[in-house]
Amino acid sequence: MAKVIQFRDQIDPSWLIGRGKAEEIVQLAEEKAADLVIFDQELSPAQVRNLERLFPCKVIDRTQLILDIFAQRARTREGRLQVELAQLEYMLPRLAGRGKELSRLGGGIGTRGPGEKKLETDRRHIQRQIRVLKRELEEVKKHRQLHHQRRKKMDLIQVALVGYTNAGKSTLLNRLTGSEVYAENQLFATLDPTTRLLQLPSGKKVLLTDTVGFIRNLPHQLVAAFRSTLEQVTVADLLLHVVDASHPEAGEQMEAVEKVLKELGAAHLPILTVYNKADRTDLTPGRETDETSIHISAFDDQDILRLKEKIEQVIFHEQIEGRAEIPVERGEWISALYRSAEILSSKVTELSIQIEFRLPLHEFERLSPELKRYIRT
Ligand SMILES: Nc1nc2c(ncn2[C@@H]2O[C@H](COP(=O)(O)OP(=O)(O)OP(=O)(O)O)[C@@H](O)[C@H]2O)c(=O)[nH]1
Ligand SMILES: [Mg+2]
Repeated sequence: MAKVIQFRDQIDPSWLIGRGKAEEIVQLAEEKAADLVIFDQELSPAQVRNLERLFPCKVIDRTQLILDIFAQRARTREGRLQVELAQLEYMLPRLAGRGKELSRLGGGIGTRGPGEKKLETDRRHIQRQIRVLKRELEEVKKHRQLHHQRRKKMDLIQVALVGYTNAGKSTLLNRLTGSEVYAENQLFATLDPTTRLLQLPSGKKVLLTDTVGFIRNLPHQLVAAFRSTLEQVTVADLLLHVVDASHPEAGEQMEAVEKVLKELGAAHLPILTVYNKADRTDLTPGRETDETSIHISAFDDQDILRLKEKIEQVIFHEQIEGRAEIPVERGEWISALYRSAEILSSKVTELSIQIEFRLPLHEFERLSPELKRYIRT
């Protein structure tokens, strides 16, 4: 394997990198008898075409690499549908070039080459497939919402594991719930949310959900395609943000995760930061400096127990503070808040009442969804 970096003020519209640099890489690829050249950037359809003509081997960009990995990893029906959709959407604008090349194979002046005709059929075929996939996804999504409503009826608190890819989320899901979920030292090991019952030290049960690993600059096709998978995160009552504390770029990875959470509209949810892989750092488990984080190694039984206790504490004992502005005609909401929360202050205006309150997370969870929409924590 070889790695080449070029610093440029401006990208070259036809090659991305400079022409000279491209030729340098061609030579290197020939020397190494490379099978594949990967650009850690998104390439335009024209750039891929130009580079492919120049290079002795296949050329792909970052998006295609991520799509390929995702395609290999997707396990549930929803995951597979989403990856397929993203792949087709990526392919569509990139069909054109090949068509032109094929059209040279036949057809005289003024006639449309078989390549071009094929191109159009291909394109229509793909567009049709995209529509079918989107419809199927809608169905799967409806199903998932039903599941979610059923869970809510079971009155279970939902906890979601989020974090940068390879942080240790799936390992933690296994270790916390004693189940076998695919975890491996590979990027994007998990593509589908997996939910398990987690029993806390007191015997209380909550639901724990694993999610897709977040990454910086997620290709836009995937942002759209995976939004619905990640939407699971927004219905959680508590997020466990798992961080690979031993990673040299842990800080940047945390920021990337926070950015995605904000985009998903999940930034307001209560978060417990889990600094993982303490066995590979000089973090001392048990010596946390703040209430909202914990240092652990997923491989340590003692740490797993401490994490369970911490989750229990956050959900059932720690109080969260919120503020709501409730229209005066919603008397039932006002009395619901007065019943379950400790009221810190209240101010009545002509049309609404502003209430600042404090209550444990598991009580908060019980408030009606309509009321919750008026609450900021
Ligand atoms: N040393 C050490 N390795 C860990 C720890 N926790 C997890 N790992 C390893 O880190 C790698 C990634 O773990 P996963 O659980 O697959 O990570 P993930 O966050 O689910 O990754 P994605 O599904 O790709 O988002 C695996 O090789 C784990 O064995 C830990 O506490 N210490
Ligand atoms: Mg995983």
